[in-house]
Amino acid sequence: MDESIMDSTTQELMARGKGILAIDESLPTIGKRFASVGVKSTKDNRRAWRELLIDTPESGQYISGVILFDETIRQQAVDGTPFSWLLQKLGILPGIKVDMGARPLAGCPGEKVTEGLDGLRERLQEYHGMSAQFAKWRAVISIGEEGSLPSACCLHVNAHALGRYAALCQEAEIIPVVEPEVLMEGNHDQARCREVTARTLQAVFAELERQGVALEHTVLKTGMVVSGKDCPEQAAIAQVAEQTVQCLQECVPAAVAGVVFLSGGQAPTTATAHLNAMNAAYPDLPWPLSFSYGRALQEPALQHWAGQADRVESARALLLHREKCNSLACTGRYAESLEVAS
Ligand code: 5MM
Repeated sequence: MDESIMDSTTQELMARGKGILAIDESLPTIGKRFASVGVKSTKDNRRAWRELLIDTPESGQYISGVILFDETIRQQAVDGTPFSWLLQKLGILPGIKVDMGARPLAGCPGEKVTEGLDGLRERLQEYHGMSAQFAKWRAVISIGEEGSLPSACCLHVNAHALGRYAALCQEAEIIPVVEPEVLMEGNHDQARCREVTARTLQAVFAELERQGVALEHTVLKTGMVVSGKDCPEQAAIAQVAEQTVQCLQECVPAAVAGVVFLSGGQAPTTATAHLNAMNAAYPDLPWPLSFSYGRALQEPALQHWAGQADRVESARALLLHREKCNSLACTGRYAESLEVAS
């Protein structure tokens, strides 16, 4: 492993005031997103939508990296420029989703394990050759009712796979983004989310340590400590900020290069407000706190675009606005009044 390359890529990815745009939806997920705005999920439509997201020149001020799906890293803009080259031209690091999705976990009803380790070493080499400088692997953890889930087995197998993935990435000089997502679905309260998030993070970091993963070249992508979507009492913004930061302080080693949040189904402005509250109230944490949102960055632009070619530029402006707001939230300088001006 060339330490200096890994150092500079990590620093670039976690540059202050910048975050990651996640556009690595697998075919079933992009199908759902497109269906919500009446667009058919064809290869051409996916290419057109992703060109809109990638070829937004001012994005480089706010975005350090973009996570691509396998199909997208092999595609080109209309002028023939490969998407990964286009990103580099804009000063943005190309990244790649390398997991093959979460599948039902045998023996653990209602739980999933993420697959994709077979052949991963070879795939990482291929992606490296296509300019990918960081990667992402997402594990999915569900919170069950009455303390039933997650099982110890589910946490263990997913943490183990994240460790294997991260070690293989570093061997290939690719920065691993390690994403154990605790789902927001359910009626659990915020305290239960904190408990499950803590157990998940502890299992993941124990496994990364066991497998010799260099934490200074690792980025954690995690959910915030929020109330379940169907919980009648929703935690306030300041409470989400406080509980999330305390949970991270308890479970995330200081050596980790950075923490980026997923949005998990939060409304775009709420995801921004939460990130802002954390950075405003806790400016001196051992790691930068930033974003790696999918839906919370894309949604307004997707709703507006809805497949119409004459709306590409106005949709780009909406994307850029969310990128800018979240960039400000990385240093606690976001204000709700910015939304009115959009
Ligand atoms: C962009 O969506 C990513 C890929 O999801 P699938 O494998 O389910 O298709 C996803 O991993 C995403 O990066 C994270 O969930 C964060 O996105 P959100 O929308 O939660 O911010």
